[in-house]
Amino acid sequence: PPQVVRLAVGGMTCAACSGAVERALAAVPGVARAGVALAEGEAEVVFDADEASVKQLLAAVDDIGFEARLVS
Ligand code: 9UX
Repeated sequence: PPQVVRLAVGGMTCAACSGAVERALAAVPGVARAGVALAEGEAEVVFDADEASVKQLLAAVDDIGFEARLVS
């Protein structure tokens, strides 16, 4: 089933940062859509909960050097 989560992403200071976070999230298998709002420091991710987990999303952001935590 599709699940939508919002993540708080720390450490993004420019549009290249938010683009990198977006790509990292989109590359996680099972992610259907990933959007990052640079000014808000937030990401919204739509994913198939059978294929991906919140833990994997957070890890994908962490792996490229930003900090993420679940907001909702
Ligand atoms: Mo954004 Mo550039 O933090 O290294 S400033 S990608």
